[in-house]
Amino acid sequence: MIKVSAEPYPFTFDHAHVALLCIDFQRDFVEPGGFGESLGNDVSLLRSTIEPTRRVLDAARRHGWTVVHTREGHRPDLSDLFPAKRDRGRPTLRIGDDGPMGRLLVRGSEGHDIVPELAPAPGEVVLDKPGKGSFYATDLETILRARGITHLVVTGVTTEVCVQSTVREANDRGFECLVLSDCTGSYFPQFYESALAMFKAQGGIVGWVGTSADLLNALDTTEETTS
Ligand code: TIU
Repeated sequence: MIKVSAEPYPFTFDHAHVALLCIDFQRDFVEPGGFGESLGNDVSLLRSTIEPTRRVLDAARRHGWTVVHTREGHRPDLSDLFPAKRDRGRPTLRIGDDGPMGRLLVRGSEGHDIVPELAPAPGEVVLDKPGKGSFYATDLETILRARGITHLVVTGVTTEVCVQSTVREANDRGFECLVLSDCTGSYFPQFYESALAMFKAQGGIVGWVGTSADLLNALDTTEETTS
């Protein structure tokens, strides 16, 4: 068993039953000219999440974990896009409109791609989702259950939107979630802090919060003591 120092208390799991979730590390959220910026956000606030997530991804690959990359986006004909989502916020550019990285949040466009640093490797699960939560209208639960996954290490953007929705969905389905604080980011520092505080409050009502260093230390320590 791996025991990671975390809040509100250590998170334990084994390699066979854990998956790494990389939520929506898409150019549309992290790079200028994408959907995130079209909503009026400073996307540079998310860049610091990439390096630590890269280290965690490397470790997950070394240990043979299931790795799941999610992408928020829509079919090119927008048949899976509710008007409520398209029109909310009355942005100047809407989902499906042409931007500098192609059509905003549309599958197949440049902006919809995962940033190159965190690009999926062959054999990893890439899951397209039309909503904020990764379980809504996807086969994620089936994929995880088929592999006997019970524990999720969660990274991604943004903390209080797609990450929070996903962790809450996962928690209600009985998955144990560790969110890595330096591997998630928000356009709103106060929402980032609040979302992480909410996860771990009340004895971990939604899950655990730790850091990439906590996780990597635990993996290194376990490797040393078992080799
Ligand atoms: N706007 C915002 O903060 N996030 C999203 O729209 N999607 C995700 O969080 N991926």
